[in-house]
Amino acid sequence: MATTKKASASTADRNGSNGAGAGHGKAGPGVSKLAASVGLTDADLLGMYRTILLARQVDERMWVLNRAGRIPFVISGQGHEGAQVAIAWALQKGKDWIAPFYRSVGTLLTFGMGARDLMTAQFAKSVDISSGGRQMPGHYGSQPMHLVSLSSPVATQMLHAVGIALAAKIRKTGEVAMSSMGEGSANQGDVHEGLNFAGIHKLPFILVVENNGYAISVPVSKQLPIENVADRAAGYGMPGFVVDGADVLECYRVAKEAVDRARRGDGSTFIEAKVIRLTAHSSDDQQTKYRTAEELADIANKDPLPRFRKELQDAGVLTAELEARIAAEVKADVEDATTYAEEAPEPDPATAMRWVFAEEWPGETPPPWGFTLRGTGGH
Ligand SMILES: Cc1ncc(C[n+]2csc(CCOP(=O)(O)OP(=O)(O)O)c2C)c(N)n1
Ligand SMILES: [Mg+2]
Repeated sequence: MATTKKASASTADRNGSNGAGAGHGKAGPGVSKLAASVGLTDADLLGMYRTILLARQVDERMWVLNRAGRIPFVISGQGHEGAQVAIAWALQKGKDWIAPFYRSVGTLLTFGMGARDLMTAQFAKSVDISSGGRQMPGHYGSQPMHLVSLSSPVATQMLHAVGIALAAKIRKTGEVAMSSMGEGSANQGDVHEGLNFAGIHKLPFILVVENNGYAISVPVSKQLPIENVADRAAGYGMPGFVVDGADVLECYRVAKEAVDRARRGDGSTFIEAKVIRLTAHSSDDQQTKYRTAEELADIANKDPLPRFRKELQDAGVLTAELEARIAAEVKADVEDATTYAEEAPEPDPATAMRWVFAEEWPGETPPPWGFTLRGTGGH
């Protein structure tokens, strides 16, 4: 059942620019009633399920590798994947842009990364597509996939995404930019500046706040004086929606509406997905120090993965045979990524300075730091 609440009445609503639906397709071969209800096909629903499962299992594998001392640091998407995959599904791969955050495993997998791409970054190997093993673990990014390299200072990605949305509007490319972050990060000044700017200029921008109730160990009651971060949308003249992050198709529906609104030129949307954080903040903290056993038992009941699985089973989309096949594929994918990453060569220390400064300069005046880097690895 849809539980989405309209967070706030905004100028955009009053102007009547809100309200595109996700589109209701017709049920038929390859399109169940459930898929038709959100304008998708059964192949889409199965693709979403597979991606959520892969996000969960690759993440779980990272924890095992961390505890075995093989990778240094994990920051997890577990519990967020349903919302992440569903929301990114509404954007167009290779056209739109996403500036995600460190928990965005599901977002990255939906937008073109594979398990190998995540795992080689965790192992900091030379073949890591994000940075060739130079970045901190979890700092994924890919220019060809339009995934803006993420970084740990929280909320900085907001301004990058708003800037991309501004460029898209000026160039009339029809691209949409989305940024995601946690509810704690949403209190940073960058977010106010970005939303205000996006609201004024009606930019094709979507902010997704994945509210998991904690900023490390700080509960949401000590982060926000209001119940919903998205209630702030009204102050920026854009619609805001609060959606149950375990309701995958509702997340998709709301995101699709936001993408359609942005593409039509009707401006930005603020989406808050209430999610759960199934793990500690990272592999470096112990959540039992600040979360009770009852709370941890309770959140397991709000896990998006079994809920979506059951929804697809009940709709006849996920048969027992398909479920077994997808499970086997995902398991093989995680095994392959682990072995591939472990066996991949380490980065060559002689190239440590590569990609720190530009190696080729398109203009006529070279930059002051000179060009002695190529092939030598040093200044
Ligand atoms: C600018 C900045 N301040 C503080 C930190 C330290 N820090 C890292 S994660 C985090 C909590 C973020 O919480 P939230 O935005 O709710 O995201 P979550 O980790 O819960 O998904 C903090 C304070 C940081 N990385 N960057
Ligand atoms: Mg949080």
